[in-house]
Amino acid sequence: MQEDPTHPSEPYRFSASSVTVRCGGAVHITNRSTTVHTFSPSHGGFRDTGTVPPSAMRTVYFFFRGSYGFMCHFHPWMRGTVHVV
Ligand SMILES: [Cu+2]
Repeated sequence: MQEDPTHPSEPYRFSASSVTVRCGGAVHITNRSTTVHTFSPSHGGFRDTGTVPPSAMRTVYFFFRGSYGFMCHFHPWMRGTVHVV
């Protein structure tokens, strides 16, 4: 998660909006911004990180094949998709 100064109306984004991970694998999230974020499922499929403070890291595991949308609870324009293969 990073600040994007080139898009002032959308100051935060996920630094990879599309991620591919093997079944049983993990996605590592690092909050490189100066505010809180979450890595939350749009429609289920994985565990919500809850609030991630600045500089904190979280690991989310994926146990079922499929495509899962993710978003930030606080900044709903922050979105992306994890593909579990
Ligand atoms: Cu956020």
